[in-house]
Amino acid sequence: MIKQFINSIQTLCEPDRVHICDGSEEEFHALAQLLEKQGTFVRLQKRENSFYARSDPSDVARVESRTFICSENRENAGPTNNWKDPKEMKALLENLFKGCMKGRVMYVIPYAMGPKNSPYTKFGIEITDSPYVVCSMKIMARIIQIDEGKEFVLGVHSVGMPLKEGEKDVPWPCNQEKVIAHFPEAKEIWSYGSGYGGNALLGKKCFALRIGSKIAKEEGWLAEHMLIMGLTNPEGKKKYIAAAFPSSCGKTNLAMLTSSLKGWSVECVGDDIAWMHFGKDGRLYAVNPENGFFGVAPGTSEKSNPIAMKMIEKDTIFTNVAYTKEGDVWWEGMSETPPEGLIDWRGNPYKKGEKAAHLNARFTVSKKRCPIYDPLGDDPRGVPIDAIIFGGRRAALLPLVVEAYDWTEGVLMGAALSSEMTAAAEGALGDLRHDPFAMLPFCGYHMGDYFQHWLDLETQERKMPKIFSVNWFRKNEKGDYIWSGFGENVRVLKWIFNRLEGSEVGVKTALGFVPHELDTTGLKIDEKELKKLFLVDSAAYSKECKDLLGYFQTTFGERFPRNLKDALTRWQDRM
Ligand code: SAT
Ligand code: MN
Repeated sequence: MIKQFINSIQTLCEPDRVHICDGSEEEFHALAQLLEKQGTFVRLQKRENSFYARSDPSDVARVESRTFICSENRENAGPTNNWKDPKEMKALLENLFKGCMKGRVMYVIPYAMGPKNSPYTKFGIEITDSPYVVCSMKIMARIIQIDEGKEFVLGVHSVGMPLKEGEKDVPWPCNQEKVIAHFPEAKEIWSYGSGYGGNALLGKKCFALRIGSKIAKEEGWLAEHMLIMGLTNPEGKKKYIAAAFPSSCGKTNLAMLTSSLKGWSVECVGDDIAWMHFGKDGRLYAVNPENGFFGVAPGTSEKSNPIAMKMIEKDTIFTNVAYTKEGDVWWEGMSETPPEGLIDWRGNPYKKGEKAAHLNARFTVSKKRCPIYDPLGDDPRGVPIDAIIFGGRRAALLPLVVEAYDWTEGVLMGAALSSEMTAAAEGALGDLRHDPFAMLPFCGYHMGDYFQHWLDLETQERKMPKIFSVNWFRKNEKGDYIWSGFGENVRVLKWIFNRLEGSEVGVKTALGFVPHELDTTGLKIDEKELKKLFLVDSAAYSKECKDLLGYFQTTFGERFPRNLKDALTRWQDRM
């Protein structure tokens, strides 16, 4: 079956030859050398075994407008996804992929998503003509061997730039035309034209979220855009938390938080994706399907994330950051002022007032490099989740933290998530958009059914995690962030932890419980401003509820669950 598939792709794409990847260090180094020779990689003088890549300036982020869910029935892709008939899409792809790997090597990457020997782990094969993708996948996924007995999600990727005889390659081959197509019934992924991130590393958003969410729905579990962290209190008691934020809202920083409170500490299981199943004991268990971090570089600093700074000291691939004359990398936020003689992400001498690094510049690094990688991070059973957090980037309205009154209202908090746009996807920066569960670009089926799936998970026998909503990004009248964020977020996590323990009071508001007070020892914050962070402004929120109802009804119609509508009415009535 698999051999046959590989053969058929070879026939279609007409590569010069086929290379089956074994995931070894030797293979990585040989490919890294090849990439150096082609000018894709520059080996960094200042960081051991690390490389610098610059993409084509037109290929820098996920292309949501060219991402498709090709379900048999249009309805099943739902209103939030682009849909194309699978037969039509296959015909289009056959056309695009015909001879698309001429002059290139076709790499076959068999990989696992999830820990070794875990019942929750799933397998994929990515066929690609990009050695950059192979090197990245070696970090981001666990490369395994092809095993005809296993079920594989099949993925085909091409940069879409065949080479004529004797034609010289460019450092970042790609095509202006891009298509990222998912076939949820056949469990297949076809990606054409981009070599960047989630467009090209098919294990990540394509498999672990879009196809993953569809499988999870069928099998009764959850594939979520969530970080997973362990939080330990001064008595040594530990709890695990999963948290959903839209792309580029600080998930990596939160997952690796350095606590500003004595005795409290965080360990990291994952920074982007959680696969969660209910165990026989009725608790929810999470595994991180990924093997590495594909983190946003700009803004990452000794202040915002010292753990990540340590983590990327070596064995890291940097893409679209700036390059220093000493042979190191730099990005906005790393230091006050850019170093002399900097080359920007486009390869030009850095000019003041321009961006040195692209806003969506990334580092790619194995999770084994994370200094606070959780001891249970690779446990095949996963880690038990006690709390789920939903967070967006909202300058106004949303309190710093709220605890939902029950599961259904918690699910509503997830559904109600909205956020100001970041650079992780194409689109106007800063525009507010609804992003339910931070899954808007990642849900592989009808999002109304996805809401219902969340609601259906609650049963008498299960110990449902508590659900919280957070917003680190509230601003004051002057336009400054009120909350200092980063390591200080542990103060909010402490409140959440103690709520789970039952040792902390909550103040009732229309939305849920907010803190009576937070531990602010050592924190410089105006008490008046702090109080504002816990305020649920009834009038303003009433309007938000109306907007939400409008959004839910016009977008999801009949498929917006009745129970969520009722919960929204409860919010509204309490305002
Ligand atoms: O999708 S990517 O992997 O490129 C990053 C993100 O949007 O979270
Ligand atoms: Mn993400």
